[in-house]
Amino acid sequence: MNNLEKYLTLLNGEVDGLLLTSRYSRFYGAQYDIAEGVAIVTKAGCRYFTDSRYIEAAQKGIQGFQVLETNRENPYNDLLNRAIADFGVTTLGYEEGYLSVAEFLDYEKNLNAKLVSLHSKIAGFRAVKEPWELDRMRKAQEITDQAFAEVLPRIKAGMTEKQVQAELIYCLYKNGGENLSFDPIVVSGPNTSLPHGVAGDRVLQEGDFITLDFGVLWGGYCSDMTRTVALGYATDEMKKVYETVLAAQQAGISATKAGVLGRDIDAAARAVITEAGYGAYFGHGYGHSLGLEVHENPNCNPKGDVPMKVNMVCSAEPGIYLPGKFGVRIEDVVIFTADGCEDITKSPKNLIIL
Ligand SMILES: [Mn+2]
Repeated sequence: MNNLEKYLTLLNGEVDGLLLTSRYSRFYGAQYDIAEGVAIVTKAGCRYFTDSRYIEAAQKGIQGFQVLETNRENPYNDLLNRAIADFGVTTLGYEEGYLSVAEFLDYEKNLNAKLVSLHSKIAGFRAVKEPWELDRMRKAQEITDQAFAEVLPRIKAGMTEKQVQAELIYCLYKNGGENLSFDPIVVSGPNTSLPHGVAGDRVLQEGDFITLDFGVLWGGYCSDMTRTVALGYATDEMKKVYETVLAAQQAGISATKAGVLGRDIDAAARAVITEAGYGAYFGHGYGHSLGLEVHENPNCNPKGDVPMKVNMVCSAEPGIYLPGKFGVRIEDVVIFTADGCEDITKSPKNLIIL
């Protein structure tokens, strides 16, 4: 079943059309990325609307939809209402998770169909990846691993976090990244206790931990990885915390296979950190799904009550963060298989001392 056919399975009585407004669902349904547009999916036909900036690319690249141009004479709502009339639509499932209140109110007032919130079902198809999607994620991760290898020799005492961030971004693009999955996190020394700290003007010095959390898009799909490295030397406490995080990640990965609940994978990793006495310093969840977005559902965190399925993708990223001292996070991305998982992050995980 292609992605558009998956969407069509939602048209079974509750709604007879889908209003695709987010870039993600339009990308997913059309298997082609257009920055701005709106699409409508019905059993009687599918139409994709975009403006003059994108129309040529859209008409060449989009499959399964009739592609029409919006302009001053043909605003989106008119085009949508024409499709609603042509295809006999009475109820439209929409993505409440991606619309602003203003956008929703505009659709609600102007479209000639009843709107039904359907975000989780529309987005839900993305959780289990097709083989071609997994290939793109492996490629995105390969670029990310290569960038990590290339940025390490560039990191020197005396540089600022921002300068390291700039080098990292350069390496990500140079190796084929099409975009950044998110602003890379580069934190050093005591800033490494901030799980999502922002790169700043702090100057790197010997004895620092440096945490790098970064990823790229390739073919529209995200990678995401984190490594913590030491500069010059690491104290015994730093080594102990590092080895604890690594053991926790390995415990999580060992517990990872289809059929397991996300919370049980989180618990396997968390137990290692708790046993070492650092349970209070691992605040976030063990992992999140990713794909077109860097954070997707389902999660492998203490609330994760969904049995994970073959070809779901999840990050494996335990951490320990000691306020005012330092923190460590190690993150890989794994693909669920029937009897385990494939770790697509290939960078080394032993403590690297630069
Ligand atoms: Mn992550």
